Amino acid sequence: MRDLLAAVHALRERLGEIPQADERRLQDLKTEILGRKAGALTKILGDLPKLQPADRRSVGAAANVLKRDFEAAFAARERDLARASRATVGLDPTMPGRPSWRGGLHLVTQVVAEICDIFRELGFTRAVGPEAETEWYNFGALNFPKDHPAIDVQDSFYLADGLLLRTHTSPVQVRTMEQYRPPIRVVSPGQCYRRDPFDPSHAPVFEQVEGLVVDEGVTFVDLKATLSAFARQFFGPHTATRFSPSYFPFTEPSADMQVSCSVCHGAGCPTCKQTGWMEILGSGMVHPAVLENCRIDPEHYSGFAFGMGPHRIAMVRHGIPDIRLFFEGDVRFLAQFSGEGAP
Ligand code: 2NM
Repeated sequence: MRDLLAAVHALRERLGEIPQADERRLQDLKTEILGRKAGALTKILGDLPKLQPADRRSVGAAANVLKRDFEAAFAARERDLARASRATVGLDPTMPGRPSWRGGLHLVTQVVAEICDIFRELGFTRAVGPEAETEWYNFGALNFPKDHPAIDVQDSFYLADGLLLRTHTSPVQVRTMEQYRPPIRVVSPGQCYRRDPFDPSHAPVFEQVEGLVVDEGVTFVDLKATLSAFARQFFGPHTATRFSPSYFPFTEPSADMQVSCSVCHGAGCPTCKQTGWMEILGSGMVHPAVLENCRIDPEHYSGFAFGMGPHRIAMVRHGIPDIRLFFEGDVRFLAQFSGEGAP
């Protein structure tokens, strides 16, 4: 009985800790003293039945008064803490939240979409096809000679069963010519693969957009007019174009197209290597052998085709010096083109 009374008095001393307690300490104190299992006061109350009835009454009365005092002290401290936290300097709950960064499309994705949109305005539809191709669709149908270096395992990624990762999207054009009769106007965007070193101007995986027009009476004039119109839409109305002779197995004649430098407008800069011109695509009149391979009569129909690399086009447009920047996923680089600002 003496022990329990002493315990009640000792516990009363601890009331003084409550007005100093922070939120965490307050929770701990509540558990220590009033906790349902191991609270010090709870234990005292639990031991009361062991006392003689007279002692039980006096110790019980003291313990119950102490319990009320603790409860009142805890409640008062909780009220004070709540009031203090509402008064925290500068907190204005009516302020709008900070916008979170939502990310955006990769620059190359945007450029591919923009190229396809321009050609859609010119009457082209979009075609896609498999990334794992047969040698026939990737090379044979496209008039590559059997000993062409691109066919070598050194230059292309071969898979099992004579398949390879397509090295361009031309197989999509071949499949389109097989499946549809002229007039044909399609663009084929997609990923391509070559065993190239990963250096400032090459990547082993890259995007390509190719285009194809086949109809009666299609000439090189249609090619020049279509591709020049594209260049002016993409780079701006004052963009000049020029064509120079080139070679591809699947076109004859073939031509590369250059545009006046969109960075320096012809004055000379590192992007155009001081020439004032930047090469942006290859093109040509579809080789009669390719039309024949697709069961289109070259005596009756003719066509032109072209291919461009959206990575290179994005580099040329923005003066980006190294293709590897597109693959590193560094948001400080990418956010410059996402229209969202940096995160
Ligand atoms: C290029 C350049 C020139 C091309 C040719 C064909 C097809 F299938 F019709 F023969 N598709 N794409 C072509 C022509 C691609 O890329 C630089």
